[in-house]
Amino acid sequence: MYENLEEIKNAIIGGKHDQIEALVQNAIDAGADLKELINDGMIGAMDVVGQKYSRNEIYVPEMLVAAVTMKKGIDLINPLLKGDAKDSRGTIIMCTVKGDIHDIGKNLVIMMLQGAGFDVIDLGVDLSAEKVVEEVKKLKPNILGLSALLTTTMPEIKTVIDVLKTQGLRDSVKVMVGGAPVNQEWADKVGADGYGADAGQAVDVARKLMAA
Ligand code: B1M
Repeated sequence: MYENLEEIKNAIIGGKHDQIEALVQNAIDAGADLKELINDGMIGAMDVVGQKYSRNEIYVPEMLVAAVTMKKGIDLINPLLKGDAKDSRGTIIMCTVKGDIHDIGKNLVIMMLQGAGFDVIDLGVDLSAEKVVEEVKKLKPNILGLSALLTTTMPEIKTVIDVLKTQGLRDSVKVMVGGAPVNQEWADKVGADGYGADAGQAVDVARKLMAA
């Protein structure tokens, strides 16, 4: 384990956005395992932030500063994870569903998919089902990736799948879903083709969907 991992974690929890880049750069220079930095350091930090928020120890502004701090760190790691695969493994469009602006997890999934050789088009956050389906029609991706972080926005995933069906497009694209409140059982229930619990699993699922 990288010896200063706790320092990185604490910087994110404490929203030390002016210190994070130096800390992450030091870790990169020291040859730290990038996946460990992301999973144990950064995602671990966001879990603590979420717990503190649930206990009313911090509020939305602190949560936001922690997210900005994490993004600065991730932006340094991102270019290092990009693969050099010349042939695309397929095209994926990704977004966070309507009513939901959480994008850290989606962006991590995108990084990992790009690293694995997929062409990924990021539609952003808070996308209505109609807009998503319009983009599917236009861009004809192999896979549509939908992320939802709130229990209140999870049903939007089903709405997108329903609109795909009513427009006769359901068979033209595989649908992969994820986000903290989503699970395999729920993904099966709404008729998604694949579910990834984390960014690494999302890559495995995308590979399987392309082979199916
Ligand atoms: Co929000 N928030 N938030 N938040 N936030 C949560 C999700 C919450 C669990 C915190 C808590 O209460 N403990 C809670 C949701 C409760 C619930 O629904 N049950 C919550 C709440 C309530 C809210 C607000 C409603 C707060 C308010 O305003 N009162 C509000 C909603 C805004 C909105 O979206 N409309 C809100 C706002 C925010 C901020 C803007 C301040 C900020 C987001 C900034 C941003 O994303 N740019 C924020 C943050 C940072 C969090 C927590 C702390 C961290 C989220 C995160 O980035 N995690 C979060 C608590 C938590 O999750 N621990 C919380 C790290 C990230 C890497 O993990 O996103 O799960 P995750 O992604 C993973 C996997 O899920 C998976 O892979 C990723 C990487 O491994 N995955 C996929 C994700 N998408 C995938 C797609 C796939 C496959 C896998 O295929 C397509």
